[in-house]
Amino acid sequence: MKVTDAGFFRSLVRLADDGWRMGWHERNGGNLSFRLTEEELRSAEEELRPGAWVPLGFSVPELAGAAFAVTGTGRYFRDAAVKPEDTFGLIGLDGRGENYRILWGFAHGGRPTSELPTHLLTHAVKASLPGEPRRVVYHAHPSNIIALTFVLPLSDEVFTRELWEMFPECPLVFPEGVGVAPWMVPGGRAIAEATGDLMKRYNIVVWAHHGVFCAGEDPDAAFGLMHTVEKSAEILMKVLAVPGGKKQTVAPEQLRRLSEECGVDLPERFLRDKPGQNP
Ligand code: 2HA
Ligand code: ZN
Repeated sequence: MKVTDAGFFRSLVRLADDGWRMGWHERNGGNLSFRLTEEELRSAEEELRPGAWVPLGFSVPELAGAAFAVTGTGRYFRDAAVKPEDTFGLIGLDGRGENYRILWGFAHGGRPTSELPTHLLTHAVKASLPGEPRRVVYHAHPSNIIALTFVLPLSDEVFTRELWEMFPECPLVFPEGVGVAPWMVPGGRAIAEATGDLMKRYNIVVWAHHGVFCAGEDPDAAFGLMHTVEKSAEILMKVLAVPGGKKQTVAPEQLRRLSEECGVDLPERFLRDKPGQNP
């Protein structure tokens, strides 16, 4: 089967195109990766042309032999639906998780995203967790959540609670909360490690003054996470822009009731009274 006809690939292209239409991917902003099953890789076999091994510069033994679809560095999400073989490539890791090689795509001399370290460290973390594997890692630059990182304290507790209050879907869609990383140089090992650490606990990590990383079971779930957190941030930015801000809000007790009646576990550390903050 042609890679571009495979179901997993079509859903990645749709996610990239949807993200572009949402306004989250100016120029070459954002990146995306997806871990293929062995079966998915086999279905694309006839088109694979393995290139030379390239050192990752770090090792992810948990991902030895794994294959990924990833967006290319400098490539535009705007082009994903028009020339997917330019925007995307398939890569495979070696048996030690120290080198990768291009298997398909990245036409016209492309290579994987500059944020490959964060993508792979996040995949390594998610692969070690129980439950349905989160095979999609998605990075975007949505305006409202970025704006919030200039006005809220950069803490997991504050971001989670404020975003949860905006509409009940939020605690239901990301009950584990939201992690926040301080501003760091993009593309590096340090930001990858900080993000990987937060991904042990969260599926959404906000990068202060930059954007968001999220991890979903499939492309639709990843898009849904990004969409939900950005919509919540948009409502909060509107509320904060009104003189006087909030006049009332959802109380911890109401979130506890939601947790009980909808059967989701909302950690108590996000449900504390807010001293000196009214509401
Ligand atoms: O791909 O978004 O963080 C460009 C970026 C880097
Ligand atoms: Zn970015």
